[in-house]
Amino acid sequence: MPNTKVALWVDEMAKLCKPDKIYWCDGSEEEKKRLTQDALKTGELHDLNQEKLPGCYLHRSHQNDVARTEHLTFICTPTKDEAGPTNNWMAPAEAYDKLGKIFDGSMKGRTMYVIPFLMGSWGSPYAKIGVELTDSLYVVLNMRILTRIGNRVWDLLGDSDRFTRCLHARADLDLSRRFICHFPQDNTIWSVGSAYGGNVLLGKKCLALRLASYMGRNENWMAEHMLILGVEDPSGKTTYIAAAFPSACGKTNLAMMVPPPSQTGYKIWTVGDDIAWLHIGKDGRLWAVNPEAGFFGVAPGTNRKSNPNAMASVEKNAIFTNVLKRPDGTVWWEGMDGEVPAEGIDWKGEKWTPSAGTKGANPNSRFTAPASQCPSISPEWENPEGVPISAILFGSRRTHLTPLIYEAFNWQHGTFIGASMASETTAAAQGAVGVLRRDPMAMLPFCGYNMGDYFAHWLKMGALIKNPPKIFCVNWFRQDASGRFLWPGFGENIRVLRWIIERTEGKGSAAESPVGLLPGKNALCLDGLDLSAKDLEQLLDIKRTEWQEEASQIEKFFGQFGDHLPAALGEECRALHKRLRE
Ligand code: OXD
Ligand code: MN
Repeated sequence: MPNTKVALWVDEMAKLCKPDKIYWCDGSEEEKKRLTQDALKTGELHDLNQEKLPGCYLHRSHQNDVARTEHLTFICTPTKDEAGPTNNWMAPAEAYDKLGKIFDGSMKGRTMYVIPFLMGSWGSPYAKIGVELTDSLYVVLNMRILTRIGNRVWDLLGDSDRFTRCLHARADLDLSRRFICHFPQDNTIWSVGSAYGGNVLLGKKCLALRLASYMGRNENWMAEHMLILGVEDPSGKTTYIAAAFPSACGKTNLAMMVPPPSQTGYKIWTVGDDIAWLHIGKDGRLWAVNPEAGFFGVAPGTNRKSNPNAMASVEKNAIFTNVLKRPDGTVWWEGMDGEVPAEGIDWKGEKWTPSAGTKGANPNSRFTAPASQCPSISPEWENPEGVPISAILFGSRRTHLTPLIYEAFNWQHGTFIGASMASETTAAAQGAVGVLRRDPMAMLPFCGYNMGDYFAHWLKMGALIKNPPKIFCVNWFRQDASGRFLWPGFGENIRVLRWIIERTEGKGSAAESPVGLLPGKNALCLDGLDLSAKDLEQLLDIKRTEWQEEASQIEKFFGQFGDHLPAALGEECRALHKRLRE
């Protein structure tokens, strides 16, 4: 039973949104069946071939609502300074007032669903409770997959008011009346005018990253945009790695990677593919939990070669968003295995043929699937304490400059590498694709407070962790002058992970460079790989003049944080300049 604090808040929000009905989700299987039928009737879901894809459904979003809208996402702290220069800011009173007017009466004729949910596994001391109110069945059915929902959450909450208050209404999907507002001090999120995943599945980016990063800062833990994986070696030993990459840069593929046959005895275990909550364990190491229960993965490019485990995860009980529907009621997206279908219904709901000259699936089309269905899911993925992390990776999409792999000299240098990360933009957020932007720790769109203070928090955590993980930077996307990718990527990335693990064990040779430690001669296992010596040289090449320009750009980027920038990062930047000159 929900406590009186929940009941009072739901009552207050219902008075604002004025739904015809309020429905309290219990999380049961019977409820899932009933709400799925309701969604089929309202058109929020479309049926698929239930023999070939049991329990799977298709959703088509509005055409103006297919990606996160970062320019409409706000951090509403009492002062602008607390939100920092990289976040949009709105004063809390102004935001409540502005959005309140849009929420007012927005659910007339509709049902308000009350979803009690848990981020983190049952029984985990690190799990956090949220309650989302929404008028979207798509949200309810996705939240069922991505989080743990149901009456058990009320029992966990007891009579406490420590829950995140999440309010969502589709309203009229008008871009000029779309806002995603976060109130860290009130543990509250208000999202209106969108029905796209990252904007409305409020447990994910909004709670588990933006609000959680703020909580972590106050409570000495970290909420990061990181996958978590375990690498089992031929002796049966598993080493855990957390890795931050910007949206749509292959986190899901890396988290579920299948090593090639030449790498006998190595196996990847998936713990999480998008978000990690990191705490200091009793042993002085950093431990990671995945707060989510499912995957919200990018569909295009996913196939049996690039990610067989993701393909197996979506064979049943999945929701597909904005993909193409084939005549036989199965789904397709660009880059899927097999023949391109001769015809289908595209993501806009229109008849499509390959000659249409348009994409059948939206470039940011998605699948939502339960993590438990992933063949590589780790036996530890729901361990309430998490898994101990030996290495942290920062990765980005850079066609030039950044080598395939290098190691930070120490935690402070690693923090600098993360803070200065830049990547070419993707379709996961609205806006131009392929433009280089600084995306510190892949958290630029997800940090719930001033990023300068966030860097300071990283440095503070480094001092608190007795046995900190080693930090590395990877780039699978480097190209030669003709635009050819130099590294095969996907399963072959295990070769890079093997060197990383050796380094965490005090083994594996390394050679110093101005930017960090590169693999020593023959340190990367390249047996059975068709990679020329010239390609390898280019993959690990440090071009001093380009790096000098990079260091100046970083300095400029850091400048915007003013006195919020920790002095140590300024020092790291100067040290990089100096090493490049030597
Ligand atoms: C995501 C994103 O959906 O980062 O995970 O955009
Ligand atoms: Mn993400």
